[in-house]
Amino acid sequence: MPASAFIRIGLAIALLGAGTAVLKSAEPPSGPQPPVALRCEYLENPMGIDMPHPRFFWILEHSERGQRQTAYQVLVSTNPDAGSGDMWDSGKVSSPQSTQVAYAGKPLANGRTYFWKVKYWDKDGLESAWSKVASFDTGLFERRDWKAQWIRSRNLLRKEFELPGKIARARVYLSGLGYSELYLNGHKIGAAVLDPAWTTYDKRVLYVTHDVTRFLRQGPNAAAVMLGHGWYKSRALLLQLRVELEDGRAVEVLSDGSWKTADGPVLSASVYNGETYDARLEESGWALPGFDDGGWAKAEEFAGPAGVLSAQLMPPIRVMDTIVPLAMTNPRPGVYIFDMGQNFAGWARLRVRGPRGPAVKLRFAELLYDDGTLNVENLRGARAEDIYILKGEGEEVWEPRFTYHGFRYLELTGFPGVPTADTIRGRVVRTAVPQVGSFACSKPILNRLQRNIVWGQSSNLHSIPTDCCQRDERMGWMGDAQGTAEEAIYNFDMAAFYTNFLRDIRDVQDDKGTITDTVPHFWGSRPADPAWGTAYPLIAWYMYRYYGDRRVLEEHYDGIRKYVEFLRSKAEGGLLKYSYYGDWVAVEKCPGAIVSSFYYYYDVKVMADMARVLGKTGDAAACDKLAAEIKTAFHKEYFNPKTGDYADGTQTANTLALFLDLAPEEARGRAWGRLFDDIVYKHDSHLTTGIIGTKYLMELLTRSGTSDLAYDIATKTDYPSWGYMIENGATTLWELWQKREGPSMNSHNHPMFGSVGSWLYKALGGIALSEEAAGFEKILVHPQMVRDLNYAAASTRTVRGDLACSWHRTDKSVRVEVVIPVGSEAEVLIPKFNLLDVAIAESGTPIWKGDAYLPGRPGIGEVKKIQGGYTITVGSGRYVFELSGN
Ligand code: RAM
Repeated sequence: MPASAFIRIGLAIALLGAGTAVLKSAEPPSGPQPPVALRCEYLENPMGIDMPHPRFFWILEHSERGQRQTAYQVLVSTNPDAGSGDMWDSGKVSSPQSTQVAYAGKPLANGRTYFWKVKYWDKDGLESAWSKVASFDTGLFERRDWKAQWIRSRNLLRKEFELPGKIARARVYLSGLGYSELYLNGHKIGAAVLDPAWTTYDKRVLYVTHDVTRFLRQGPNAAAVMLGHGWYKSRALLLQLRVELEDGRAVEVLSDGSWKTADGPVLSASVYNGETYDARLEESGWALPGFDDGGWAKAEEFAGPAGVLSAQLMPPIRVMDTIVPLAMTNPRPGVYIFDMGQNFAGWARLRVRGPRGPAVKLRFAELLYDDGTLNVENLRGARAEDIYILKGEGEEVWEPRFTYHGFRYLELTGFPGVPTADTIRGRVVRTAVPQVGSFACSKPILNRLQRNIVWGQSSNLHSIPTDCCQRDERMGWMGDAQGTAEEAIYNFDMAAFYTNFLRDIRDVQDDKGTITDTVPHFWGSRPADPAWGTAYPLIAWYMYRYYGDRRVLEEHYDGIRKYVEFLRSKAEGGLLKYSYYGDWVAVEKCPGAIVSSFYYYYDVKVMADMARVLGKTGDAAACDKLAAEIKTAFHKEYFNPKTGDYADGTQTANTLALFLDLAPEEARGRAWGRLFDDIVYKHDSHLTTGIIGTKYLMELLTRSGTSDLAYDIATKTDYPSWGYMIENGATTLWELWQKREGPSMNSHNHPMFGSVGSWLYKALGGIALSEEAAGFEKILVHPQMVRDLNYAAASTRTVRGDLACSWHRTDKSVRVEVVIPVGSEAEVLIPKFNLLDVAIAESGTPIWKGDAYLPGRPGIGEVKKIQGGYTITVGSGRYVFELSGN
């Protein structure tokens, strides 16, 4: 759709998204409102920015429809009101850019707080008021800025220090590996748990930054740290505390050999096996000044992990929710089972009263046996067992620190007395990325599916995208990560998370360009299976497509190119055949070679697109040429002219050939027919695909005009289908389509089949990116009103603001309500079904009647009749379209 199609008409005022109650009680503000949702590097008031040119993002609000920014001004300052712009005054910049605006002021200093604000000019040149002030804190830019020493320790570390004056400002920078908790004068600092994020420690180590001004005081102070092994498998700390006093002096407290260390109450802690905590070993006051640590050992200085120190610029892992158990049963004497009603990642909080000494044991599992006891068979080697030894001092409330479990059921044994429902609370733990999407519709099984997807996805956001959260695995399997990325982007704000994960991927890349099946690399192979390695180009590309993030492409272009070069070195005759997993966990598995060749083509194509975005025309042309060669080779190798199938004619094989148009025009119809017949006639509208085929099949069906069939597949309740999992009690998604509960590979919380989530949003909810622009600047609202579905609503928060579509249809009418962010443009498609004498109104005013467009409604560009319905082009704002007829 050409941009010129968006002709803005009228200046009448409509209130964006606000309820009528607001309209009645107050005069609506008119014109451009101050920008909202100020972000720096995708985060609200981030701490520890360690790049010279951080980027700013803001969301525009305007009382009129069809509005956009034509200019902006950003001020960055050392003053809390950001008024002076002493660091950067961008001046009035003529530009529609409201995301990814890079800082271009004076060099930023280490460890400072900067304040910023922004205003904008709308399409008519009207100026908004200034936004609220936001801030960002810089971290330590260079290794030499770290004066602290890495120290090795037991579980506890402490250090006392004097502050000789009143405190004006204090910041702490620390990396406590594997995981750490920091206390200042007995206060736990920050709400993060399992911090910092897991990285390839000999390549990159993350540190966190906290504002600790209010936890310190003039006189004696104490810093105390608890460390757990985590994925680092050892304990180490690097900590630098900088305190600025009111009188202008500064005091630095650094980790070094003068810190004291002791074992503490955590007897053991492992991610898979759980934590054992002996409360009798707690030493009260150990985190406070004045504690006698005479019996403690000295910490040992050492070189520390080899990785570059880098700020953790993504939300940390946190306790996100607390779950009250649904039921408690007592299947055997002394054995209590709690049903949390939901499979999730986290742990339990225990509340207990009893004498000193008993060990209360908590075990976690996804399943129960028929007799109501815990079934831990599918956890394989993960013991998933927490033990708490009572100190016997009244009510004791405890939760572990350095482990997590994936579970729905919990077994409690060794409990002194009889537990009650209040003994246990579930604690939901995951990386705290905000949930930004919602989807609901008139088909209950799909609402259940959406719920399971969100629970499954969020259980597997643990600083990296994990495959599962319960057994002895929990790895950053890249196939799972790439398959679920679009779903995750619709449901959660993934920008900062994937920015970090792409660096994780870069960290495992070797000189030959190879990457690994899991990132960080623990399991699987190097080089990665091509369907797993594709996570590198594809997630980078999604970052660009969904968030408009060009810098990610710049940062990873060389790495991706090296990766694609590597693939090319392995290819023969235009085909890449090596494969380990192929279409993993398919019902009918296709040959791995066709999957690898598909991704070879995909990666080269995506690299061509990246090269075009970055203006590397030579590379783009070379990749286009290579892609054309692969395409020819692919068809030649895999097309069977006798049957019309690709490869063995599995759903996945034909889907892959069609999804990226690898099938030439003349073969397309036949392959499509074969695929359709296989689904409908051979499998009674069931899919037989694994994690690869599933990702593309649903979208292909919609693109081919058969959303009805995709819907049939999505709403099946017998094997194999999502509904089958749900009918069998799943509250997340299974790893396998099959129902298995034994000792085999069968996690009940694996996000990968949740890839269908992006189809729910795009197809049924009708909110999708247009091919024409990145970052939701152009939007396609094409809701698929299929079969018996008569209502759907989807929304997501884009980098440019809220995007939503909800629709409802009856025999005689179709109603579509859309919300488009300021600065974006959308094409809304409304089907007319069999209605005759169609009329369309927008918020009650006719815009189409007697087969003609009635112009005049603000924000509406044009209305066009197409086959089967109408397209309406709109600018920003909220619209309610109602199509009616006979
Ligand atoms: C399993 C993982 C994952 C998959 C790999 C190939 O062990 O759980 O889901 O990507 O195998």
